[in-house]
Amino acid sequence: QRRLEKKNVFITGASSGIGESTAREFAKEGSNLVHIILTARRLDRLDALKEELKQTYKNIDIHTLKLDVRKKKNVDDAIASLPSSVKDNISVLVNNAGLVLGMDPLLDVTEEEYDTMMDTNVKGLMFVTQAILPRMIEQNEGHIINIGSVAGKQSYQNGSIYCASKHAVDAITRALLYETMSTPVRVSQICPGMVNTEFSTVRFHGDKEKADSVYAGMEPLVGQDIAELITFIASRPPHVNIVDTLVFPTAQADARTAHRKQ
Ligand code: NDP
Ligand code: 8X3
Repeated sequence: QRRLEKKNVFITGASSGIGESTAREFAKEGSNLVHIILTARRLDRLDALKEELKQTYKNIDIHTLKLDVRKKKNVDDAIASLPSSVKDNISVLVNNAGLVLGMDPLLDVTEEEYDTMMDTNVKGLMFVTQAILPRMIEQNEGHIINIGSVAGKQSYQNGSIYCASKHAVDAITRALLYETMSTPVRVSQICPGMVNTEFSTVRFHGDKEKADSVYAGMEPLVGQDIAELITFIASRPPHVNIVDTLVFPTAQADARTAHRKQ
């Protein structure tokens, strides 16, 4: 995958799940030459991942950045704090930070849950894109990979606001295609189905048993499955843009239908 060499890759939500696996995949694919910027709120986890990757890939250049994507000023200040050799040369942005809170009818969704989901999944994605896309246009190179969801294609019962937020990611991805088509910048979206990460534990406010029951009797995707797709999409030749992909475990048929062994 020599196309990924010397690329600077900026990943949001790299402290867990899909984002963490994505960092590992880029480190592997970049064969020591890729520069990776790991961002999330939990800096201790990012630092531990950085140490681990540096042990395995000796010459790798990894930056960790404490970043809460929900506030534009945080995003702008955090990116401004990076060395200019890093922030001015970001080739790949993986807009992955996101979450769901609860699984409740719309009538029971709290204002706080609404704000957290929308601020993270929609506004956060917008703020990070606003900070990085102009630099990509200026350098005549860049690829934004948004992590959407099957929930951005299909709404399901008790998922109204999360589904709304992921439909927004779908809409933003489509709009950006028009806004970047006269530039070399590519915009892609990956829409996973069930991926066994900390996603369900966060959804159910730390109830691990409830989270595990989501994946009972079937084999879900894991973060690496999505990470491999991300590095594949990012390593196509510059004239090829894989715009959208819907990825399910083999035992899943739609957002809420999966075959479970008895
Ligand atoms: P995880 O909970 O394992 O990871 C979520 C990541 O998002 C963490 O690194 C977390 O880091 C980060 N994050 C959450 N809030 C913020 C914030 N305010 N600012 C910055 N980072 C934040 O879940 P996944 O890996 O599964 O989720 C990654 C993406 O994949 C999300 O967008 C999710 O919607 C999407 N997705 C997940 C699916 C699944 O079944 N797991 C299916 C379809 C899509 P920290 O808490 O340290 O800030
Ligand atoms: C995450 C998968 O099914 O909870 O986007 O919407 S689901």
